[in-house]
Formats: sequence, C-alpha cells, structure tokens
Amino acid sequence: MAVKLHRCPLMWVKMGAHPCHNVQKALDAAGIEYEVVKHPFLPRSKRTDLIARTGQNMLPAIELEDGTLVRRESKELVAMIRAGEIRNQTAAT
Ligand SMILES: N[C@@H](CCC(=O)N[C@@H](CS)C(=O)NCC(=O)O)C(=O)O
Repeated sequence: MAVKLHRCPLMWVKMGAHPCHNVQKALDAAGIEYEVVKHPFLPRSKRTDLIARTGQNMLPAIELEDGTLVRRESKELVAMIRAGEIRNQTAAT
C-alpha cells in the first residue's frame, strides 16, 4: 500500500505558495509513490475525516503506510520528504 497525500481539491493551482502543491511536488521529486485523497476546500468544517483523525482542519497531511496521518506545516512535510523520513516501504524493496 502506498502512502497517501491528503490535500485540497485545487489540483490546478500549481504556484509556489500553494501548500498542497508544494508537498505533492516534493513527493514527486523524491520518487515516492502515493495516492491522492482529496478533501473539500471550504468550509473547512466539511473535512470531517481529517478533523476526526488529526484534531485540526488544515491540509496537506500525509498518511503513512501504517495508517498514521501526519499533519505538519507544509514546509515541515517537505523537509521530512527531502530528509527521507517519508518513504514507501513496499516500493523500497
Ligand atoms: N501554513 C499552512 C497552510 C495550509 C493551507 O493553507 N492549506 C490550504 C489547502 S492547500 C487550506 O487548508 N486552506 C483552507 C483554509 O485556509 O481555510 C501550511 O503550510 O501547511
């Protein structure tokens, strides 16, 4: 099972200030396979699964293969990806 990128639905917004895009771009650059899970953009209260699992309503978040949903500032997620802290276990063999 691949990691999952939980993100907003604005896939077409690819500018540098877009947090979800930046994390997706970092996953691509690192060659990490992932599935995209889109959540509603607004209102944030509609992100019920995200809220239930992380206790907050902001995106992006990365779901590890063990099911842990990691929500950090997008810059931190990018740093974790670049540091090799987020990996696709099944693809690593
Ligand atoms: N500082 C946060 C910003 C995250 C952010 O703005 N995420 C957007 C989706 S790309 C969002 O959830 N927007 C809804 C809102 O701001 O109400 C980060 O970099 O992670």
